Amino acid sequence: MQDSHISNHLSEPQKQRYWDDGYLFPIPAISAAQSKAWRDELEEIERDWLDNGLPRPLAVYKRVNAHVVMPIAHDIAAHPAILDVVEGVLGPDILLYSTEFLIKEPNTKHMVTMHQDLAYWGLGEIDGIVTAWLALSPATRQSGCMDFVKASHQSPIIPHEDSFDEHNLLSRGQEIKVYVAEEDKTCGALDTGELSLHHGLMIHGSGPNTTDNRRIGVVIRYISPHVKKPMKPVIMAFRCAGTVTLTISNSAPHQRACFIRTIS
Ligand SMILES: O=C(O)CCC(=O)C(=O)O
Repeated sequence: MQDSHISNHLSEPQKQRYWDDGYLFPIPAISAAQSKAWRDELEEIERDWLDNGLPRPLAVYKRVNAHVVMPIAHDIAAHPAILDVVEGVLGPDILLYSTEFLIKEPNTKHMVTMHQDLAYWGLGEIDGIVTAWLALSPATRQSGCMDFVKASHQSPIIPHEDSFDEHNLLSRGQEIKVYVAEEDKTCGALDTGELSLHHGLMIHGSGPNTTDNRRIGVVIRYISPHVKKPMKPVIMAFRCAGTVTLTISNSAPHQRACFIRTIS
């Protein structure tokens, strides 16, 4: 389901702020009605898919390539109001790399340690990837919104270590091996229907949800067709907008990403 779409392109000053700071927020993108409809649909899936014989638990699909399994995730990631925003960073040719629902239940200790996404994606230090984080419920300091370290995307990949903390929402509890002072964190609070963007080298994380409401984030990673992947395995990405030449190569030392399906 898509609501009416008014062009949502970033202004030149907004683009400049993204490249200067490494993040941009809040960006109003999705209407209250559409956000509620998506939240309702997600929560219906959470109720109805629990027991329907999926090969793996629903929680896995919510976190790993949700857009391949859950039509709602695809609908959100391909929504023109979000793609307009992403175009301001990547240009008109946009591939969808991954989608996940990152949910913190009320009054839980789940958090995300400070990290750089590109530290463990095997894509090198690139500009051609951007994360759009859509709030389907208020993301506040109290509910565990993201914290960003302004301009940290200008550093290279910094060493990380795995903490395997049971409360960490990252698979291995990846954490940057530098201390980040509280005063260096910018609180990326978002209202329902608002987006933030962040660069793949941005140092970011988030605290626990101490409120009585769910914190529901849809984390969508978009990639430019120009991105090359320096090592195996090949990645898969789906065309969302613009033109993409299909290039599949498993053997070249600097292979292009492997693009397998057209979304629109
Ligand atoms: O949702 C969160 O709290 C963290 C999300 C995150 O780490 C990311 O989008 O890369």
